[in-house]
Amino acid sequence: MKIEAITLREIRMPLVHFFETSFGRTTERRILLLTVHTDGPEGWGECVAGEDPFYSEESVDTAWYAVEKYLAPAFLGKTIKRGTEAPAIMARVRGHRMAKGALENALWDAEAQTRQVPLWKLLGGSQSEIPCGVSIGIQNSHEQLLEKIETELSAGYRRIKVKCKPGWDVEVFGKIRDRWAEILLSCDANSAYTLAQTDHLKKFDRFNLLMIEQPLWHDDFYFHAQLQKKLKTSICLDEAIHNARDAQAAIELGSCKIINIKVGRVGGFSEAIAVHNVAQENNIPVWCGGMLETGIGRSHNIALSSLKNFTLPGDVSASKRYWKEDIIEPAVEVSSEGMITVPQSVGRGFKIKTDLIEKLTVRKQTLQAGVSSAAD
Ligand code: OSB
Ligand code: MG
Repeated sequence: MKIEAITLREIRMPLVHFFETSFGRTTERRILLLTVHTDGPEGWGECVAGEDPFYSEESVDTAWYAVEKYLAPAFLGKTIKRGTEAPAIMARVRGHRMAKGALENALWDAEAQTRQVPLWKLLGGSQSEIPCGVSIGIQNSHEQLLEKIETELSAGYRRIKVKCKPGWDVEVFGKIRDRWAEILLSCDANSAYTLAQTDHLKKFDRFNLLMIEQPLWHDDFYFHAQLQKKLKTSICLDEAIHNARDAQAAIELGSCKIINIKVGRVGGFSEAIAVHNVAQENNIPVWCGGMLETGIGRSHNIALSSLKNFTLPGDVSASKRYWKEDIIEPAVEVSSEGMITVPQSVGRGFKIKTDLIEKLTVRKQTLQAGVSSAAD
């Protein structure tokens, strides 16, 4: 595949319902999409960086900068055969994993079309359907949260994850368990606690949670190991795992018993597969996290989730939970059994709605080999 041009674009999309975590509330998404124009098909990638550097150091603006100034120029005019070649080409740039991931995944997206195979097959997947859970943000009231859980359970979702923080935790879990004693329930703190709150975190053990996700600092797995020794509830790491080496270290230290894999957080499909494999070799189950993606990122998450060790329900759910109209067709749907069918068609398995994307675009720039660029 000869890389002839790369288009960066920012789209804006309001969420159907606000999403609140321990670090803040999002009502409208700003999303960076990348298109890799090859001498054959076009590959699409979605950058999962947020509007602000609150989940990780990256944001839409830092990702745009990294792609425009360093990452895209490293590919323009080059010919590559496979998406797996991408990490080495970008290795000189440190960090900026979400920016790198968007570009690498766009290349895999193009490669699958070039080879006329489904993307999931190219990634080494084997599962034909994937179990789905939902991540439910902090709400305005306990009643509103219980109503949301009710809706998602009746839609068929197999695991409910609730965001938590000091003041929105044990009382909330108690109310959920009073109503649904048996459901698969987990919580995600997004680093809202410290080790000094260990006694408080031990109270979580009463609620038979499947896991507590990233309770301590975003960049830590040493102190998570100390905490895990004191908790019955399994710790799952999200923010702290940036690559397969982190996963290996966290597993050896005993920092977690479960790992959440987000392809953008680890810098692209190659590293996501490597994290998956390290976990599998160590009997650590993984699941696919979500970052309020549009259908492009979502379709890539579905393909990744078809790998064998994705055994727990992920945060990959139906398009309509996020968007009035998604930018792919068909929209991602979840069956009444809480499953997504992995598409059998070539590539990502979903068509891009280019007209809609054009309408949603607020900023766009195409970089070409040997041509200095100008923003539209
Ligand atoms: O920690 O998993 C997280 C969304 C934005 C940032 C961080 C997280 C999340 C989610 C949303 O939990 C999952 C989804 O896409 O539904
Ligand atoms: Mg998380």
